[in-house]
Amino acid sequence: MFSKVLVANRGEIALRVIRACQELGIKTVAVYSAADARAPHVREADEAVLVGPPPSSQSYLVGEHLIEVALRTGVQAIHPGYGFLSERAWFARAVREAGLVFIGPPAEAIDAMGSKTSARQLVMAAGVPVVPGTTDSVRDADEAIAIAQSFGFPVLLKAAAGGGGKGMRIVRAASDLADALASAKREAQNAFGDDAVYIEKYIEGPRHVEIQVLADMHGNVLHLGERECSVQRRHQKMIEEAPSVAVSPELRARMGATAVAAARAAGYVNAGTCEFLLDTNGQYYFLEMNTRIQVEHPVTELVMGLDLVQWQIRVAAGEALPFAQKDFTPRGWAMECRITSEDPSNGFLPSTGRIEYLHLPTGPGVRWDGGIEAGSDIGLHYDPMLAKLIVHAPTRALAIARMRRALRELTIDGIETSRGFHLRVMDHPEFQQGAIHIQWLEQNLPALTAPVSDPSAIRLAAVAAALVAHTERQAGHVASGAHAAAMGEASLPSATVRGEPTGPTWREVARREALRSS
Ligand code: MV4
Repeated sequence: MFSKVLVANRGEIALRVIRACQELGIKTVAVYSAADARAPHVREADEAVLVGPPPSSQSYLVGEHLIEVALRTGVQAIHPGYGFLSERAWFARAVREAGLVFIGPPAEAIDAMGSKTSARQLVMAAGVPVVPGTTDSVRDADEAIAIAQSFGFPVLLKAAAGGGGKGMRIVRAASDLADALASAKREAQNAFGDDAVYIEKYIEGPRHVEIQVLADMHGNVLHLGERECSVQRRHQKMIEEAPSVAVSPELRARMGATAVAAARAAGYVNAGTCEFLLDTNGQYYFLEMNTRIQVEHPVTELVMGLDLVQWQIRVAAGEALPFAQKDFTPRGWAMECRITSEDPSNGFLPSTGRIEYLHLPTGPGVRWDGGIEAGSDIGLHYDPMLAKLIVHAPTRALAIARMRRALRELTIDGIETSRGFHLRVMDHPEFQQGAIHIQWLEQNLPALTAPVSDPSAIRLAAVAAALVAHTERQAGHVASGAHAAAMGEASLPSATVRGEPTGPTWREVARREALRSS
């Protein structure tokens, strides 16, 4: 086993990897940009190395420099987390060539799944169902029209080098194809430096269901069931759960076997995920394979009862998986809300500022995977995801009730967050019935993001705001800074024990009421 690992990431996933290492008795080296000097991942690691200025292009993305730091600090392996360098085959290759272990799949497997057209060809040859369409890119509009007419409109134009929805165009009639093809090619060229575009049949109103795969170097490839990720906006997932209401044990076994076949075809080792569309008839189609640990991995951990990040590290060190496929049946229900620094009532505009106050939910079945603390400065250099709130309960209804309870316990002061939006999703009857699909959130945005209109809620928020203003003004009138802080933080009169103030302060109660009513 490794004795020291470099964590080539930041925020919640860097902390998540550090925690896994600590439990395995592995020392950690954090890297950080100038913007992250006081970040929790820097403090929690055994060592930390400044690698550049705030822009990730000059810090977290400079692979050669990170490898140099790894060699200098004497680690045996690098964990890339997600995003940043996690799916760059050149980085995985460079780590290997430096005599270090990349905690992820082989560079060849990243390459094989990187191009969408070559991934389609690879998995089709292994018998994996893909959406009807071409495997090669189309030459011109005439060819595209002929192909589209062979399986019927609507069709979807996709960038061969793509992923994440860039260069995609839905085309509903032959007369629109030429223009759509030209603009898809232009977007693909700009985004990927490659204008190759191919055609698929467009699947209407499907779910996004993905299968977690775990493979070792000894030929063991297992699947850990599905995650339902349909609640997304502009290809950014907001809520994920495991299992999926749409997946029976029989379908899970079939989709799982399909994901294992795709992973085997790519020579896959480590943790990975096969993404599928699941249509309204229960037909599923392979979309792509994500060759990294994913943001939403905790929901699988909770229902399957294992630590995926620890197993990533173990298999990268050469350990054999001690499990059999029959060991994996989902237990209960897990749900994750991505808490972002975005303002849902303002088009999810990124919100910046300092986190002035943070109160985290606790209690039965609640997990917080975060990268923030009171005092954290939230800027625009990195992804707006601050943390993930994850719950586990016996049933889906109880998981929703638990998430609702935990979201209400959560207080984040100083910036706008997605908290209130998540509460509204939890209260939505269609979400409660599990009647979700990939367009559900975007079709329900007005109801889920409208500013509060309940007059009593507005009145309550106004009273709470006045109370905050009052206690702060009182505090400001006191000469001594320390005394001012004490006044601002005065406890409720009822909340004293033997004359000592305890429990929530007026400011806390007021802020919490203002948040709750919104
Ligand atoms: C599709 C599709 C419908 N039909 N392909 C979006 C990004 C890329 N990974 C593939 N995507 C889609 N491919 C066919 N033939 C709908 C989507 C899609 C989507 C897929 C998964 C999760 C969210 C999505 C949101 C919009 C569209």
